[in-house]
Amino acid sequence: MTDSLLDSLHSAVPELRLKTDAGDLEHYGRDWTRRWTPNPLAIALPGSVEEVQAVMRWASEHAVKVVPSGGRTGLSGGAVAANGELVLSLERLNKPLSFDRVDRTLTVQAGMPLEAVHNAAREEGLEYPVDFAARGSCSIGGNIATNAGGIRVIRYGNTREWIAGLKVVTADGELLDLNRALVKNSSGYDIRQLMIGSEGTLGIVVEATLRLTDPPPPTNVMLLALTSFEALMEVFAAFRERLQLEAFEFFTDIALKHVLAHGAVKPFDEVHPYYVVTEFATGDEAKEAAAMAAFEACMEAGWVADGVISQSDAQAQQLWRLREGITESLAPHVPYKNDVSVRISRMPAFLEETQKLLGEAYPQFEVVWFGHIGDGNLHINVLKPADMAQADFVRDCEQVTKLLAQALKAHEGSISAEHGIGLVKKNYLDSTRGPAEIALMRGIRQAMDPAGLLNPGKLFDA
Ligand code: 2HG
Ligand code: ZN
Repeated sequence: MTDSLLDSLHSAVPELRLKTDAGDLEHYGRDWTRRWTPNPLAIALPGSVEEVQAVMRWASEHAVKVVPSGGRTGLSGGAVAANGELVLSLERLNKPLSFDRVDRTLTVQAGMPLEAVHNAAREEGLEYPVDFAARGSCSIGGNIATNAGGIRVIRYGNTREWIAGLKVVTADGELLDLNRALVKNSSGYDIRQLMIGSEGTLGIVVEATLRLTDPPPPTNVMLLALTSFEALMEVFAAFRERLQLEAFEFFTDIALKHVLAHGAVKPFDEVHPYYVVTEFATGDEAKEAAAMAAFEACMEAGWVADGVISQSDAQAQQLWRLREGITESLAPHVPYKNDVSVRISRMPAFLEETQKLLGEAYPQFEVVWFGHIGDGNLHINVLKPADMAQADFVRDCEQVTKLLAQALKAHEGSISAEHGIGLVKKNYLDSTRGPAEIALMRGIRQAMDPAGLLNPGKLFDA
């Protein structure tokens, strides 16, 4: 069956590069979640948009399910192929295509890594401002598929804000040219925006035209040691009032312990329960004075016990590593990840409730809190004890996620702030979206991919 299918694919798209070795099937069949056993049919690596279209025409004809694949750094199982799907990797479509100085746009192929996008923008003296730790290996197409957020959302917003146009291959192999980088376009439904965050279930993004912006101002990075969890939102308010924040991120002593064990440099002699790393615009005396005033106000109020401000780019990077290195340092512990958000104004009440809830629910596990506090987005990672079976661990964690989902519903939050629903969170979609909205989402999927070929089982079943 497999051989005859692949023979027919080969006849339909003769130049298509295909991989079928066991090692490749495993490598391309999974993302950073390690919960599913990869089991793809094969890996297709098209070298052109026309080949992507031809593969989808073939998939439609033969009812073959397809998992679009970027850098596979996703944390929700969105790029997992565990049920004999064809993985369609955009890896070879990884080039910048054009830059327009008047429009201030950069058009790139979907498989281009985020860091390469940053560099291409900087070569033109401009900035693509969405940024996060996986920048070296994630792809812009994957960022679009999850509406990725990251560490600069507080200043620049999510990926959605920066997509001026998209080229998308549909389930039956048509090519859509969406919005064509228009700033104003009041001509009906904006399918470009619908594609952003659709997790590969509505179409395959093959090209993106990205909006660029001015280079960021000179900045300073400050690391703060906080005395209590309650201080967190107070410190945020004190800094936001006085400074133009580029980032405001938090993590706990347990997160710090893991990053230090992974080679980061210890920032303070003493251990403190909570930390904030913040980056803000500087460059003149008034801004420097404002930063000192924010720091001193927090010290005086008893919210901050210690602090360090970067004196060089190298030190800024060292401080950032304490936050950006967390995910990698936790990976060996196969964490169960929560990626939740509430409105910023709801954060204090939600934090208090969640801390109590998880403290009671998880006495037996190590729980690591960190995240984009300035966006109302928390990452709560539960670490698997080495001697516990993965299935038992996930089952225990799911019980707690049910409670977390209830709390989120009460606080009108989201079960997935920026990682996507994928396979991991689909049972909780209804904590964030109402029944009528989910029915509409299903209807849209049905209209755009009636045979359910694209990324099946992600977001919702069928
Ligand atoms: C981050 O903010 C990423 O570092 C990963 O979104 C979060 O590992 C996580 O849970
Ligand atoms: Zn994050």
